[in-house]
Amino acid sequence: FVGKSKTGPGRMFELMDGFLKNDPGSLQKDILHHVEYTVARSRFSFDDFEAYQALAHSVRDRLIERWHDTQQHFKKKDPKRLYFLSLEFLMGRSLSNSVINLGIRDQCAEALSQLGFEYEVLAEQEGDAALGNGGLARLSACQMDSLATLDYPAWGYGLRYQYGLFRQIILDGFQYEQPDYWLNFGNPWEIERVHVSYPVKFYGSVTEEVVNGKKCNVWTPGETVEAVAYDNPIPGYGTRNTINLRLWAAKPSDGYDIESYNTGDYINAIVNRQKAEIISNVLYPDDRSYQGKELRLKQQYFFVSASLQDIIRRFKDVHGNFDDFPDKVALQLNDTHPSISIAELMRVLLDEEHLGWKKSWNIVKQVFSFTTHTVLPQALEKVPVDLFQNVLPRHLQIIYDINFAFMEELKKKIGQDYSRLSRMSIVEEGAVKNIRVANLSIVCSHTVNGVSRAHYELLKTRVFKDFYELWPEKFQYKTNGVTQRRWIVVSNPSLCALISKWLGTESWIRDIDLLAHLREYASNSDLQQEWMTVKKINKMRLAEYIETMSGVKVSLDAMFDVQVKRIHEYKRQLLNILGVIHRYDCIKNMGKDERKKVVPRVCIIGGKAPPGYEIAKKIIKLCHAVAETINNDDDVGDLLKLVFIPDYNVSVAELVIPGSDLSQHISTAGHEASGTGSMKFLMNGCLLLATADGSTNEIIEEIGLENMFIFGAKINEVPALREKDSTIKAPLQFVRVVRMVRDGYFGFKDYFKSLCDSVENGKDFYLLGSDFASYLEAQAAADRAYVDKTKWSEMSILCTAASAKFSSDRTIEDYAEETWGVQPCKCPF
Ligand code: RUG
Repeated sequence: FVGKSKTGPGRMFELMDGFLKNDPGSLQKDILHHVEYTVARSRFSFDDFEAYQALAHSVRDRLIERWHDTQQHFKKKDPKRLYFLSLEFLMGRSLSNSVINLGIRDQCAEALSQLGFEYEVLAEQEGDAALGNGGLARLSACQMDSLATLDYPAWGYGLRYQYGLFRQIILDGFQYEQPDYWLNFGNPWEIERVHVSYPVKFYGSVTEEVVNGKKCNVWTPGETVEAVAYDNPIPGYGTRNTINLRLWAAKPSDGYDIESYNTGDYINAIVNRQKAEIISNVLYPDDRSYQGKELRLKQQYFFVSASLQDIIRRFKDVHGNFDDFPDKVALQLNDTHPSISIAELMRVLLDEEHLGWKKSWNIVKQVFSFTTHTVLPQALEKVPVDLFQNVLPRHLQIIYDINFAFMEELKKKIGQDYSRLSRMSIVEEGAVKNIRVANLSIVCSHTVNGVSRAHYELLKTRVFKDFYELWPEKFQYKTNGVTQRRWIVVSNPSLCALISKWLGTESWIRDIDLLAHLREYASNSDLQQEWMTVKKINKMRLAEYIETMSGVKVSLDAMFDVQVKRIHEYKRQLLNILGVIHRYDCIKNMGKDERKKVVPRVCIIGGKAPPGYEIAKKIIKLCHAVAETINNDDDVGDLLKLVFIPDYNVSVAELVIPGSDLSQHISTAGHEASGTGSMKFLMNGCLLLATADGSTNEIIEEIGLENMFIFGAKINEVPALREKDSTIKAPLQFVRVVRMVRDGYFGFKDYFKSLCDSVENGKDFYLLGSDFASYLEAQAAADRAYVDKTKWSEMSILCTAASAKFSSDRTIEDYAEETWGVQPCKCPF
């Protein structure tokens, strides 16, 4: 627009003095401006938190400029857009990621230093946006980063929970949960859009009426709640493209309880307002089983209804009818949580747009793609029909109609195989009738994706076998990936600089395949030395953190062996702790000379247990009890330490992962759909000790068995082992360590009884006993490798080089091409 006219946009642009500038001087001015006018503190006196807020607002201004340009560009080009629907996003901190992606980190640091502030200190002021539980939620965040970086015309949609994932407090070794008041100090990274709001309706009844001479089902809802948009700009790296993550908050609708106000019943009116807001209040702190089914269903419908209204409004701004809808809209269902959007789109097309069943169905089946993240059939979501009938009566009718048509089509193909028909039906018959949400998603999506090759195989042969046999062409997989921007550039700046130096370019930050060239230098002693110096710096950071959090002083010469993830029986943190007890027991029984050969270890465990998961909470307590004994045993000293890192979240991960030497991904084979933590460790040159589960199988192909420590039963061996479990004799070492826990060696004898029972006497469902011997062998192999420093550094470099395949950039490109059919739409600079 510059210089084009003295009125309209040209004039406005002139008045704005062009785009914001990114030199340290301009940034300083902006920071001071925000201190004075946004944070409303005196420019002569403001503290670190206020400086952070002012910095955040200065960065946000720059994001908004790019965001506007990107949206304008998308509007002009009208490409097919991807809409990524997810109930969970674990974004972590925004400042560090934004300044890297905007390319202004050093300028910000300089601007602040002249004002007497340190960038790193201010970055620590930001709390995590923890709107998700674990892997699935962090994957969504990584994928948003890749979508923006690769210039895809994408939008994310989700819920703006008032309280994020709970804070984990450890008292006397027990986990307690506290609400995460993440919005208490404001959130500079979001933009409230009071004018972008939609009514979302629930309950009520459906009647058959004749409208314009046609029989129609008319839904008269009983409750309306308003969905208000909060936009979170997501900047791409090395591009102007900045996409939007739109999160919905529930607010009472204007007419929500006018009756109570009118009759002076203010208390009831306020209570009812709160009832509306409750929909976006809490994130369910468990990604597998859901309490509060009604609220959960309302959350799901609330966010998809608002999102679809928004998407359809945007489409209709440009298009006169729905013929082009499938060419312009791709709707990605991130797990089954948003799948009610299928019935909602059908309802809108049928009841509001009056397109008729055939046309509406034709559109619906072309736009949805579904990714499942689970392996366990029992983890697949089901919603009781009664509940559905009450909350969403019209949607239930539509689902029944879809199911009827599906069953008829199926009968034509497979005949009267009632057992198979009943397995595949969307409606589960039984004492309690349920809607099988996964079946609905498969029937109505054009593509079903798994999240690793092993997961895909399990989907085909076990979880969705019937569906695969019916529609093999629907099934695909996209192995998960993580973003190198967050997991190397932001979290490990020293490693980032070293990689760029040896590759002679920073281009790998966008073009991850270049990282593989590190292989060529893996045996170079100069690189190895520099590499291990970087590792030492990161270990120092981590050691300081450990000392602050737990009071335990750890030796930097020890191998830092880390397992950080949600606490679940199938992830087998208990196997790890029993392994630590075994190590302790061995050291205690060694003579002086033997002890000299022991490789010192710092075993680090971190993760949150779902609040209602008793066994997971006991595992946390056991970890603390064992740590208490070991860490206070002078006889063992630096040879072994065990620490639990409390309140594990994205920003803690940014500190822990770069400082690790070895990391454990030891789920019972066949239980982890993919796993993404392993990929972050791999990127940071950390060696993996793992079972051949989920995506680890593909990691093995990239790096080779000789550079990893793989152990345990294979996926195909697990079912037979389970059959035999009661007759298998667990190795003596296993029996001994469990006995130590049982006998109260670490105290809390009665409390740990059920934990011990869960792995003994034929009840060892997760096969800790049968994998124990090979686990110890893998641990011993890791010890031997660690002693050879040259070999270890070479393996560490090879890990980073092998991580190229596990970038979310690759995952997103595959999705774009094979599933969504969307093309990049780059905003000109
Ligand atoms: O447990 C899975 C992980 O294996 C996977 O890596 C991650 C991302 O695909 O999703 C996790 N997950 C699964 N989180 N919630 C679910 C429930 O379906």
